[in-house]
Amino acid sequence: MGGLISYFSQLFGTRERRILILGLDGAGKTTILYRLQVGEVVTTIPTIGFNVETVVHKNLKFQVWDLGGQTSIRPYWRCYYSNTDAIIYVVDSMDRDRIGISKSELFAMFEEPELKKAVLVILANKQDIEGAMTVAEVVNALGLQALKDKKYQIFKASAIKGWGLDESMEWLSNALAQQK
Ligand SMILES: Nc1nc2c(ncn2[C@@H]2O[C@H](COP(=O)(O)OP(=O)(O)OP(=O)(O)O)[C@@H](O)[C@H]2O)c(=O)[nH]1
Ligand SMILES: [Mg+2]
Repeated sequence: MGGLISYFSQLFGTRERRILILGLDGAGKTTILYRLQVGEVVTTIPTIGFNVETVVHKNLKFQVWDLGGQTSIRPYWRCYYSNTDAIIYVVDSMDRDRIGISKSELFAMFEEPELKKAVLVILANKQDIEGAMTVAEVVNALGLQALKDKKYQIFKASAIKGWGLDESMEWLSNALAQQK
């Protein structure tokens, strides 16, 4: 009986899922983490190292790691890849100059065998700013059409306004439930 209960609880998601929030510096990762956790906009400073918090969405518990995105810190992302269930990849939709770098980092990530099975959510963040790239522009600039074998979804988001976060967590929860 106990075995059965634990089987079902795993199936329906009481196992804590490991999620990494990645993306270039200034994309809004830390703002998103705390918006997800406490539902508020916090004042951030650039992350050197990481923040880790437990986020509960419906009956799913996520251990969410937010890593610093500065150029010198990005090589350390790979130290966190093992056992990762999902990646939330945050893009600053105002940062046209560096969208190419963001694309390279995204594709480099999925070269890593440890992340082959990880589900991918892309947040086109900062949509509250006038002149931000649209989701279609971000899809093109990141070359997402090339991500053929990957389970992913992109959302229009604003960490400041709270746009897109519920929808993306909902999609992620469903995607992870199916993955088991
Ligand atoms: N207008 C607007 N500003 C945002 C949004 N999300 C984050 N910001 C701002 O962008 C700046 C950087 O946000 P952070 O969350 O610290 O960025 P980060 O990705 O954690 O950066 P690193 O820790 O350096 O990797 C802060 O001033 C945030 O308030 C958004 O959706 N809209
Ligand atoms: Mg940060």
